[in-house]
Amino acid sequence: MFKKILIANRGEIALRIQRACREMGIKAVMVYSEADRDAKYVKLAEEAVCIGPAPSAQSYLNMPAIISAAEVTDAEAIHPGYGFLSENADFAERVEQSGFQFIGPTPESIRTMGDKVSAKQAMIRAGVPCVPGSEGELPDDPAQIRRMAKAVGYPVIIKAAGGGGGRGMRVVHTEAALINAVAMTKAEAGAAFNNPAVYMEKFLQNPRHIEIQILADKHKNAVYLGERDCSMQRRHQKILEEAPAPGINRKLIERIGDRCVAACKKIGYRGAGTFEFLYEDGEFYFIEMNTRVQVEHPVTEMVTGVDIVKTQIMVAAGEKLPFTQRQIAIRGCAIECRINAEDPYKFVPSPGRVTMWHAPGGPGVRVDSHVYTNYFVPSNYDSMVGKIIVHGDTREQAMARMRTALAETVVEGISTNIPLHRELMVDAKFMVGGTNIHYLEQWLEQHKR
Ligand code: MV4
Repeated sequence: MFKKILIANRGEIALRIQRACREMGIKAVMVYSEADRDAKYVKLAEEAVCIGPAPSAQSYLNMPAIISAAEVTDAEAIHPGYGFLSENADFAERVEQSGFQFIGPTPESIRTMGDKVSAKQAMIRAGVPCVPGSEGELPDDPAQIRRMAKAVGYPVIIKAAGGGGGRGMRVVHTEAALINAVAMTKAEAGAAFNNPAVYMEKFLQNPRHIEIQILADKHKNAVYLGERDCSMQRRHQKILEEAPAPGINRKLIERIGDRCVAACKKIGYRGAGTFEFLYEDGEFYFIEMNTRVQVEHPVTEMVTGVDIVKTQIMVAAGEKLPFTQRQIAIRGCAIECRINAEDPYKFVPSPGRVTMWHAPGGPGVRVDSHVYTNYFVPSNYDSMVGKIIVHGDTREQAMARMRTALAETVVEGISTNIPLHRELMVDAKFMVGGTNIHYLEQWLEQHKR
C-alpha cells in the first residue's frame, strides 16, 4: 500500500480523501491555493504545499505545480477528486510519466470516455443499451443527415463529441431546422472543445437521470454498487440525489448493472466509474460515463456499506477488489442534499464568512463538509460547501431523518439553499418519488417569489 498520497483538490472532497488516507494509515499531502490557505483540512494534513494564487487555472489546474508538489514531498500517488483535473487524460498521463500512480482509470480509458462518440461506440460494442441515433460522428452530407433524422424520428438532439454534462447540445424538432442546427452545434463545438465532431440521438422528452456506480481493479474484477437517481437538478447542476431509484424494477437494474460490469471488463477499466443513463418508459439508455469519484458517491456508500474512496486507493495500489458482486447488497434508502453557498431561489453565489456553522447529527446522518464557524467561503470556486446525507430503512424514514437534519442545521453569515431543501423534503411529488429531470425547474417556476 502507498505510504503517502497527494490530494489534488480542495473543499469537502479533499477532506473526504484525507479521511480515507488517515483510516488506511497513509500520509496525506494537500495542495492548496492562496484562497484556501486557512482551510482546516490544510492544517490537519501531514504536509501541505501552496501551488499558486486563487484562480483555478493557476492552482488546481496547474499540472506542473501539482506534479512538482508530489516530487518535493515524495508522494507515491495522486488522487484528483472530482472536477479540476480529474477527467483530464493528459494530466493522468503526465502523472504516470513522472513516476506517480494516478488514482483513477488509465489515460486511455479517460480519453475514450471524454469523447462522447468513442464512449458510445465502446458501449454499443459492449452491449450497453444506448439512445438510438447516429452510432458515430455525423457525416458532412446534408442528405445523409436528413435520412438519419427521419429514421430516428423527430425530435432529435445534436450533441458535441467533446461536450458532456449539458454543454454543446441542441434539440431539433423539424427537418426544416436540422441542417442549420447541425452547423451551429459544430461551430460551437469547434470553438469550445477544439473538436467540431457531433452526433445525433433521439431526444427523450421526460426522462429520469439514473446512474450506475462501478468499481474495478487491475485484475479484471468489477462490480456495480447499484444506482443513484440524480433527476433533481437545475441547469445541469444536481442538488439532491438518492439511492435506490424509486419505483424501478430491481431485475432491470441488475441486468443493466451486469452490462456495465461486462463493459468495464471488456475495456480494461479500473477504479471508480459511473455510467449515466436516461430512463424513460421502463427502458435505460446510456448517455455518458464519468471516470472519477462523484459528488454523490456517499448515497451509494450509505446503502452498500462500501467505502468508495478507500477502494479507489486500494485498486490503484494494485490490490484486488475486497468483495464480489454477490457480497454487494442494497440496504435501505439514502438521500443527499447538496449545501450550496447561494441564494436559495435566485441561485446567485453567496461567498463570504460563515459566522455560525452547526452541523446536524443522530442515527443515519452523515455530513461531508470542510466548513466550520468562521470559515471564509472563497468566491473563486464552486458554491457547494458540503453535503448532508441520511440513511433509513425505508425512503420515508430517510426523508424524515433529512427533515430533522435540515431543521438542526444552522448556517449564518452566508446564504445557502437549505430553505429550498426544506421545502422539497415536504413536497408531495418528491415524497411519492420518481420525478423526472424537468421537475425542479417546473417547481421553481410555480413557486416564484
Ligand atoms: C439527452 C436528453 C434527452 N435525450 N439526450 C444533458 C446533460 C448530458 N449529460 C445529457 N443531457 C441530456 N441528454 C437525449 N437523447 C436530455 C438531457 C438533459 C438532461 C440529462 C440529465 C440530467 C439533466 C438533464 C437536463 C436537461 C437535458
